[in-house]
Amino acid sequence: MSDGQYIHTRMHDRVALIRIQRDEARNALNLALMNELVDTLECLDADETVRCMVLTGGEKAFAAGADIAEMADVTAPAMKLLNQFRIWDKIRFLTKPLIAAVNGYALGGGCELAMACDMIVAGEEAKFGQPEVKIGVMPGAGGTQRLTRNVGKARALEMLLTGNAISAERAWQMGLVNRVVATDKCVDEALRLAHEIAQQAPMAVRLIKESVLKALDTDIQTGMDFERNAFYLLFATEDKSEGMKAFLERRNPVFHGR
Ligand code: DAK
Repeated sequence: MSDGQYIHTRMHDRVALIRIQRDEARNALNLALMNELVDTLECLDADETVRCMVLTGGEKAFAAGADIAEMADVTAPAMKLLNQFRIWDKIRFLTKPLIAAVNGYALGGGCELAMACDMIVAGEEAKFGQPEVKIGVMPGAGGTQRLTRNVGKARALEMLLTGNAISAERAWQMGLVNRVVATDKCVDEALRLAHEIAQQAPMAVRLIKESVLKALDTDIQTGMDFERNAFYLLFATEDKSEGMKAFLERRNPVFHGR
């Protein structure tokens, strides 16, 4: 549909497939690329015709991290003034499900980007790692927080303190990824999953995502209260009437997101 310098987007019915293309640098995430990516994600998130998004890279790399060449001479004050986190943080506030289809390397910021997505489908040769410690720094885009929540303290620390990457199979065993498929089936499988989600009632999908994200950063009672209010809200939608009516009439529902 649209091609930027680094980000290419194609619509597959109601699912947007977003591809990072900077093959010559293993899809290293420089500032321009991240700006373009987040702008694209926000546009698609606001587009009513889009129900679900899939983010992928190339066969060799989903993304090999932030661009080391770009960061090498940056001072702490310059980093602070640049406030790159502002861009990364926007991913957390996307309302539509975002599925990462990961082939090849997902390292450093690349692994953090995959974890910022809602689900991960991995190709069997994918590699996940947080190697920042090997270049004298640490993750800065959620690596210590999301990895720990996803796989637990001990496993997270082993990855973070050694900087060693793990295989797709190991990532699956640890609960980091949803499923592992053949490399050449990875994007198709993520699209299949996205199409399944795209058929559901959009408001229900949105509120389920919001409620699950809430579960990660709140106590149980606040989360339960949030869930309950979201549940009540869905009873005011046309899609709730349509969904229940369609069930009773033994037909497929037609949802309009209202
Ligand atoms: N940055 C820049 N260039 C990279 C790169 C990277 N992260 N990864 C690869 N490249 C470039 C290589 O320099 C090489 O360029 P040329 O020499 O051809 O010009 C080209 O991509 C091909 O790389 P290789 O020759 O090394 O390819 P291999 O297949 O042999 O190895 C590899 C692939 C991915 C294993 C290897 O390239 C590698 O180890 N790359 C570095 C991985 C890494 O350390 N990643 C963590 C970077 S630190 C922040 C948010 C996030 C972050 C920081 C701040 N804010 C919001 C402020 C995140 C930090 C990081 O990710």
